[in-house]
Amino acid sequence: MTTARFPDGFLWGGATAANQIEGAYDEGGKGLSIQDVTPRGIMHDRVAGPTADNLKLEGIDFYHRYAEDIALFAEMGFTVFRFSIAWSRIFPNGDEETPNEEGLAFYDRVLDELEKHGIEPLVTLSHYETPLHLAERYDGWVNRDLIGFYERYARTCFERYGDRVKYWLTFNEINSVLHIPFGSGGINTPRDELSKKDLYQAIHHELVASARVTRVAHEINPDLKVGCMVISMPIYPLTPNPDDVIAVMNADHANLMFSDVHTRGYYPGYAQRFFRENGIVLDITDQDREDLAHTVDFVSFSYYMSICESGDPQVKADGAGNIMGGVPNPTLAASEWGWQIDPKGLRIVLNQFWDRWQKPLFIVENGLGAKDQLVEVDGEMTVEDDYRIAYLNDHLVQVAEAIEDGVELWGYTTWGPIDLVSASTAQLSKRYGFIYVDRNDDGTGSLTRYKKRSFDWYAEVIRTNGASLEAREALKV
Ligand code: BGP
Repeated sequence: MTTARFPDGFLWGGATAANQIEGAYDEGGKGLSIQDVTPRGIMHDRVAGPTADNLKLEGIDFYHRYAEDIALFAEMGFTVFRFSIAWSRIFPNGDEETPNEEGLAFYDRVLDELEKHGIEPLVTLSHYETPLHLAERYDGWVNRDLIGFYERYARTCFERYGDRVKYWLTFNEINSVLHIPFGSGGINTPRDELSKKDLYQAIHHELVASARVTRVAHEINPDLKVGCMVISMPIYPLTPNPDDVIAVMNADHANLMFSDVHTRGYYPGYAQRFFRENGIVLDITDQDREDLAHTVDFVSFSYYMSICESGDPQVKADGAGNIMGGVPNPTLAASEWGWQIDPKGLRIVLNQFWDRWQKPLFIVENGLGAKDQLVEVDGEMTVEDDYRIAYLNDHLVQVAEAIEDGVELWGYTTWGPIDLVSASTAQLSKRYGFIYVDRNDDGTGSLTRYKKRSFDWYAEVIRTNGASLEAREALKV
């Protein structure tokens, strides 16, 4: 047993995204989003229109089964549930003047269900699901008009749900646009044709939009808490060579610029240098500067892995690292999808973020994507997912250490508390859930839900506010 101490009122739960669970891609007046044309996942090229092999079109049918699923979350004792609103349910094309009432009503019903079970909603406004029309007609966030469309959408949500939803996130993993311009920023220009100038102009528009709607939320209701959401990624030097440490510093700057701007309200000096040296002259208006000054209430982030960096171009080239680049860490094991498992990295990143910004933090994604085997035990179908329990246990032990270190942390939501469609690969076999969903990569399956062994384990963690976690040495290679 550990002495893990989580503060009273610590929020425990799980996180999802509309496009990975809802399905019903063309029901209720919904327009198409960029997810409806990326059947192989957001790391891969788009296709012309929706195709039958795209698992996201049906998802796990949360659109029709939300009440049953939320009841299962309540059974685990969730006190928070993170989900996203599909922008294209509210504004099907993204640039309309008035919202789609049927879309708004769907999220009313989801909120009713959460309220019934006393679960606090945590809502992402944009989770990799830009309306397709905005990508095709405007080239997504490259175009300044997106700021206005997004503001209208966010305002609609704050006005409609602001008295029931306190916690809001503006853009999921906003720093991912560096790697996936279409999936993250709705930028239709193919990646190899996109100039650095256009990419950073798009980033600038997103940062301004995020800050502007933070102000709007506070104007509508000063009690609302608005956070940014970034991919966290502790980066270690591959060796003690100072060149490797400089490589780490540069990689950190590229990632942390997004939350630096969100928390400080302006571009830091290292970003100005990067723009200067790359001939990037951004179009920044006085209004933009004023908007950016509206900083976030908290910083939220996903955590799955750490990476190493090297200053040696040869090592970097050879070292096919994790999905987000970098060089593999020779001391760490990896998941079946090659994501390196590093519980202590979570403590490191919590301290780094807290020391850097002194803003409350929220871990809004963490978990293990793994292939599960459905088996029968005592007449019940289940999954004996001890590997998932070990992963989550070891990460949470490090979270407790960070809290001990003095980090202010509001809550923890595991990624995919119920199996869902993977963002990077669009597979269902990359499962994260405490709840198994009977659906296969070829689209077959009954969609029936089954509790895995981790279901009761997580319920116990929540019931004891972390006291049931076990301090033990994390997995070694
Ligand atoms: C994050 C995304 C999520 C989610 C998660 C796991 O990057 O915010 O949408 O899917 O990663 O990734 P994957 O689904 O690719 O395993």
